[in-house]
Amino acid sequence: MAREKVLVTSALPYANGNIHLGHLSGAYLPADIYVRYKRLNGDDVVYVCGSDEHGVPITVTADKEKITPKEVVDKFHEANKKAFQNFGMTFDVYSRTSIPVHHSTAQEFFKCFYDQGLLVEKKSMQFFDEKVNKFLPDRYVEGTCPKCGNEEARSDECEKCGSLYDPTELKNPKSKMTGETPVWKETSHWYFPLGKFQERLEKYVNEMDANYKWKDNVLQYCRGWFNEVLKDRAITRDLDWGVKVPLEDVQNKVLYVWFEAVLGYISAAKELSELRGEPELWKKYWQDKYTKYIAFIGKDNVVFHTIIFPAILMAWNDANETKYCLPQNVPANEFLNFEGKKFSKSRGWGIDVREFLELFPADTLRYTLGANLPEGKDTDFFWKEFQSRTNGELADILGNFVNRTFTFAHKHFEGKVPLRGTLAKIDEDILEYLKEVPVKAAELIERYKIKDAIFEMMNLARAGNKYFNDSEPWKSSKTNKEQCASTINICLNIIYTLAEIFEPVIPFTSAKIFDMLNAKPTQWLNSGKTNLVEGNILNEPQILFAKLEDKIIEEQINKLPQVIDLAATEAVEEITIDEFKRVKLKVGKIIAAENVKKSDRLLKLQIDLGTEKRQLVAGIAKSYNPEDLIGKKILMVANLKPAKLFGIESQGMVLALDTHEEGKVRLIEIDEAIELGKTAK
Ligand code: B3M
Ligand code: ZN
Repeated sequence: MAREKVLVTSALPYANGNIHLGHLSGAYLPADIYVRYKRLNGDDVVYVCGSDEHGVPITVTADKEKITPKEVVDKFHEANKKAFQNFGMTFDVYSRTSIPVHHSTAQEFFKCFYDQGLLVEKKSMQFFDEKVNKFLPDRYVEGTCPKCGNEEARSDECEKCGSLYDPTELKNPKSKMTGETPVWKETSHWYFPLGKFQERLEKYVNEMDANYKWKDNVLQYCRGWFNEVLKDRAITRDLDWGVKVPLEDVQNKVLYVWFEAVLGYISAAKELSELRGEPELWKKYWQDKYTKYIAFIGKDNVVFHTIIFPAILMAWNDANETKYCLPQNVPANEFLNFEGKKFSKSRGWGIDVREFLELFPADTLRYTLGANLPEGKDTDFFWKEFQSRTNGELADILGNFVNRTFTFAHKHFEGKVPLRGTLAKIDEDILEYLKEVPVKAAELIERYKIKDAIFEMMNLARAGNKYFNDSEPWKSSKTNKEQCASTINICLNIIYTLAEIFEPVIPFTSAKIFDMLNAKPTQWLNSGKTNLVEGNILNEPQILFAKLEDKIIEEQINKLPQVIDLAATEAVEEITIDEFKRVKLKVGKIIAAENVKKSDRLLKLQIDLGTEKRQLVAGIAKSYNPEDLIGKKILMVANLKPAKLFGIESQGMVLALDTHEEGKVRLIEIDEAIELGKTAK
């Protein structure tokens, strides 16, 4: 097969928080597996990513933490870069949008559109917070979604139902800076006329799908968009943090973060060129019509990559000699949830990559996430599943096969690859299967069915174990040494192929296996063949995967907060009245409260129920000071099985409601006149 020139990008994560497992499953792990596979395949690949450092998400974090936006992005850029590295991501460059070459690139696009007269300048009314004398863009305003009634909708976008609307349609708006109801004030902005590109965009999506088969979920999002008339989109904002609008008489305006962030893929490639000392390198990928450009993202970013970014590139290409390539495929993933709920940093729900890798090896995480990627629908990370995949698959199947084969070769064949003699049917069969697996896995990866590819890989290890068992080398070593040698030779060649095809998924383990085999990786195309040199001296086997004990996993599960998340229970199945009656809700009074050491979320509470006292650990430290709680009458679940949190026993649970403020809850307070110990009916 001819070598392909491949440009791969993963969504640029905002540098305002740590990367968590959900991010990895969405846009990073699948891309890295794809890229590693392509490289093994001999394709010419460039893989770029970097931090998205502008926009309201960054300034909101800065305001919250009372530091500057620059301090926010500096901190998280470095932290995320490191976390990705430890996870084994192989970006060719991990760039950032605050670098000069990005600012100039984004400004160049804006100027090009402006000079052509493509942009429409419009005066509009914008939310304005009179208390702080500032315009309030995007996420600084929250209200009720005009389409679905979600009360935490953003000013122009609802995360719950996915609709985009004009901020004037938002109901009951509130400023996130001050909580005040904002006023409307006139401002002027430049708009990108998306509608002008509608027909071409539809044609582009249809053509790409026809030639390269786009994922159904992605097509659905696109078609949803095309069902409506695409409107002009404002590409400037009244903010001071970001890429300045490159017009002389304009101050205090920056380019809209989504307009410039997608161009970050281009500036990242430019930075790579600089780093490699090859100024033309980026053009070789970005400006070659034969480039296969694949953009990996999560489902919340689809419109920006299948409609807005392509439109920006089309507009550039219309006006310039140099032409950029458009995404050939956008294999967006759905979301990964954590133990049944959405990841939420403020609620302490989930785990970030840095924390995870302090406790467990990267490959166990890569494998677990990879085997359960949200390719077609949302999936979950469960600690128990992590344990069973690590123990039952990585250790018991792959690790065991490698270990028993090596141990046998060292014991019976002086630690060398034994000679293969005449083959029996069982040998022929497994060799045939061995050849098929890399071909099948490659086909699946090319179609972004990475989860299925991983399943095929582990099946090869399964088949290896079965072949070992059925061949009974421990018997043939006494009765037929030649046959025994063939068996072990074949097992070692299976291991060689496993090391090759598993490299994109569990690269650290693959490297260990190559080291044990004392052999080098070959190209994908050669894997599945029996390449090991007979007589080759093997190294000592190492244990590839340590088993995870129940204790370690339970510790992680017990760390999770135990606050009732009423929002998450909205859609659960119905229960009978009898089932509900089993829950004993009682009125209690908080008589003591203190912070739990080493936790910024938990408080230890002493509750008086009238006839008895209880100790609770509640995840409300972000919402209440301990001293303000004393004397409050609350409602608690009195018959919840006791649990330990941070080593402290919790004998029940207080009831609290979600508030509009991220991460904050409000206790359900009970009227002073109600007696302690009363049960709810
Ligand atoms: N930073 C949104 C996100 O992290 C945004 C992606 C930009 S891709 C150019 O989900
Ligand atoms: Zn909605």
